[in-house]
Amino acid sequence: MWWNPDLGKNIAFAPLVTAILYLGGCVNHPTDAQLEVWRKEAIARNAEIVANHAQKTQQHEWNLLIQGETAIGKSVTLNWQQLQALATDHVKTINPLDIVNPGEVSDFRGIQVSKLLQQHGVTTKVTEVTFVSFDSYYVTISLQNLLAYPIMLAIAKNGNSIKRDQGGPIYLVFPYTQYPQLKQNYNDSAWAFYVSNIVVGTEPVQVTVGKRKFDLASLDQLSQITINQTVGYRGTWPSGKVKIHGVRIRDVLALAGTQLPERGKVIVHGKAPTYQNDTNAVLLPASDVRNCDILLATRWGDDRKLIPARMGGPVTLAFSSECQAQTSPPRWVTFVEELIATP
Ligand SMILES: Nc1nc2c(c(=O)[nH]1)N[C@H]1C(S)=C(S)[C@@H](COP(=O)(O)O)O[C@H]1N2
Ligand SMILES: [Mo]
Repeated sequence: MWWNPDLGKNIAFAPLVTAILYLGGCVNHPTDAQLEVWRKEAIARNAEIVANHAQKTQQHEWNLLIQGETAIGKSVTLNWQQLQALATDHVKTINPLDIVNPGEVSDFRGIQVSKLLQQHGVTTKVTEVTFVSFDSYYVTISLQNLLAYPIMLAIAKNGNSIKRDQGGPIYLVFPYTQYPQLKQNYNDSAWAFYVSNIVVGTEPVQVTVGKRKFDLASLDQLSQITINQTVGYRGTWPSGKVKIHGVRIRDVLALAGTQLPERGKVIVHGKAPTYQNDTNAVLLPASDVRNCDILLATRWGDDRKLIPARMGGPVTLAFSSECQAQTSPPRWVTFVEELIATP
């Protein structure tokens, strides 16, 4: 078996179920390409779960970052003590992911997202907010719905802190019982576990390489590469081939004046804390970086749209097909923030 049987659960089948729901109940047979995407998703998901178990971040060390197009325009970190003080709202709702007591109504205590947004302010262009989890999972909710419904970042359930295996310490909760219509737009998969970051709108491009920081204009000075590829991101990308545009990692390193050691590696950090963990770090072998196209992608599609936070943007890691064979499993990092060349 290609997944760890102890952790297997129905990891391999979860994407299938989702896909069937999306097809509106009609029975379609997935193509081989689609099955391959789902298989890769399941492998990536398993790696994430293993990493979650390996990383024992204590609840009291847990921070929530609020970033992106807020009125103050810079990242704010709320520590556990601050979160506790803010968590005064209650939502009583069924929890679709509670397999122990299905259908039971729980009393969640937490912070209503609309209140957090009011505190930090959102700029006028913003239409959606993305929640990024420890394991790199992400969920996007329209601003309109966040303001209309008491959607909550819960830190306690029935008076107890939420255990890691139940989505804690911070669990995105939808008031399904009071507003069942929410299920239409936000199904079970929207209940994000272990939320670590809130991204209001989409952040500006900023990639740190050594002592340098690159914005979109500086990346745009490098030669632009387009690949047409089935993507390995989990979530809201189209299935099937997608055009992805960006710049080569090796060109970015050269621009930063960073020497890539002969047998070295390039570490890629995404926003999700899991990427900081040694056991789950994304390491690109120097040979791959040199010999095939691994991109920092900033645009997608025929019309070269900027990649929104809803799709893990503004910067994602993308692999051309030659690299995919070499970097296994390929790790399609979303919300890329930093490249580090190591010996
Ligand atoms: N952080 C995080 N939250 C997540 C997921 C995930 O992989 N990571 N999967 C989502 C999906 S697609 C579903 S269906 C449920 C899966 O819950 P389960 O793993 O308890 O079955 O959690 C949702 N929340
Ligand atoms: Mo799912």
